[in-house]
Amino acid sequence: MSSRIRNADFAAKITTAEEAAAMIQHGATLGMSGFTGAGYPKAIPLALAAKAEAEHAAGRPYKLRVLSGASTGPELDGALAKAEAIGFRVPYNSDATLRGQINAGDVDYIDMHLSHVAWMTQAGLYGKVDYAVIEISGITPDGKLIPSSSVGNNVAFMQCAEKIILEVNSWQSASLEGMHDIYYGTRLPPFRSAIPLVKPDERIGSPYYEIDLSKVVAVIPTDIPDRNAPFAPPGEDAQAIAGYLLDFFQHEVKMGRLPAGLLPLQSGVGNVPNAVMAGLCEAPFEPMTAFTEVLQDGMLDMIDAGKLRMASATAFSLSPERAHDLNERAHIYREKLILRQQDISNHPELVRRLGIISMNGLIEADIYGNVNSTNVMGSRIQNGIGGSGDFTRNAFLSIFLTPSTAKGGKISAIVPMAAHVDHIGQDVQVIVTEQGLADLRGLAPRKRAVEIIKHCAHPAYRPMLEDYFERSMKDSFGKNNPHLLNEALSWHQRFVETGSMMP
Ligand code: 0RQ
Repeated sequence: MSSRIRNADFAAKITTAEEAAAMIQHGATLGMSGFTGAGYPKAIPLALAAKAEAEHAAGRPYKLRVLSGASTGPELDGALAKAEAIGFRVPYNSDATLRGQINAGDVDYIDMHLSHVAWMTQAGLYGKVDYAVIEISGITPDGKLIPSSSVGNNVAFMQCAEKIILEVNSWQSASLEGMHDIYYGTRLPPFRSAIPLVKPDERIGSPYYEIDLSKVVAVIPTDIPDRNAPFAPPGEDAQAIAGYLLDFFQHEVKMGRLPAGLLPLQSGVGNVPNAVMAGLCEAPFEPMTAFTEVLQDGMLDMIDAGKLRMASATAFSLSPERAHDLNERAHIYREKLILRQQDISNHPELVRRLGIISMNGLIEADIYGNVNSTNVMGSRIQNGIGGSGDFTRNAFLSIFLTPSTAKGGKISAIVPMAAHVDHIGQDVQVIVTEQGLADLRGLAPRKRAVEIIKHCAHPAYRPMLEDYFERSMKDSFGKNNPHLLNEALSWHQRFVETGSMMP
């Protein structure tokens, strides 16, 4: 028995990834672990991709329906997409090949709130789940499963699946044991009850997954590393955005609307949120907490600096260097980090109760503060809404951070009308770009437009927005959210036709 598989009944099911893949038939629905580049199965998807290629070469169809936590890594979405083996995908993707297939109309993709996936799976809305394919970091002598670097939807997938395949990954730190908090109290209505968590650092469950051994059909030992993208050092724009935001937090503390340690932080992934974390490392706030979805490099830096007292999330999303570092020091971080399933990390009830400060990126915002997080030019999916909706709608303070332009200035991130809306204006309180910060709280739509154009728009686009807004106030059908319907999406149309929003 290996040091990671310490139970004889599970050890008796050890097999190869190829043998496990051989069981999985064309059309199967798989509930796979993984959230960002952490904790996803690696050996089985690679074997499935090889199988798909062989089947296609023999002239037979082979496509799978893939549910996961969020995005995954190159061995899962990347390899399966390259083998044209994904027909249906839920709920978030950031793999470029799969994105291309989705946008070509070749893959059915449901982009949805990450906290909804578990209960929708339990309610049977994706049909029967044939296999849960789950990475874990070990099996205890009494047959409990030690989760790995993400929890995601694993509880729901293992509960709902007919059969379970486990990848036991010894690359993951053995010291992850004890870091997780797996809650078994969720139910479908009408049997739901309050989730008994009132502080971000509370534990309400068990450190282990407990499953029905009879469902397990294969156990595959692996040692393949998680693969997250490296972070670029914060650029000038990101630093400017972080600067405005930190000043704003200090002002809110002074006004008595935020406590000296702020409120539990949620932060999206990417360059800008990482710059905010770097700023918070230097900022004069009392030790903070995080109740978020993913733990990035910046949050571990904040813990090291003594600025973050603890953090709760569903996954790590670390650069390769930081992932290595975590593996070395997981026994230390274990005291300060809690990984939960994503229907708890992102639960609207908890986000509202804890009074989260949410900080996420966007594709574009319109002059009234409606935010598009997902669809470029209204139709081409970038990634998905991810957890941004779970947090934004229910946050105490909801913030969006973005450079004011994209694609070298050819696109304005502030537009007359958003070509797709993920976050309605009512949910969006603050927008920050490298130009400044618009605090939209307590403002009616026309006043919001003035703030957004003045503080967030790029100077190259500001006069065009002012002109549109002024003419709208004169000629719009209604004057509460003034718009010129024949012009509202003309910037997007111009980009599609000419490659630039600039006339
Ligand atoms: O594309 O790489 O081809 O150049 O979008 O943009 O500026 O690198 O910023 O990585 O923070 O992503 C909204 C996509 C921003 C992200 C979004 C293009 C841009 C580039 C990436 P290229 P940047 P970021 C918790 C919260 C939804 C999910 C979420 C996101 C690429 O933040 O997916 O919030 N959010 N989850 O060029 C055309 C525009 C554009 C644009 C950016 N207006 N038009 N392209 N891009 N703005 C995390 C999870 O849920 C896991």
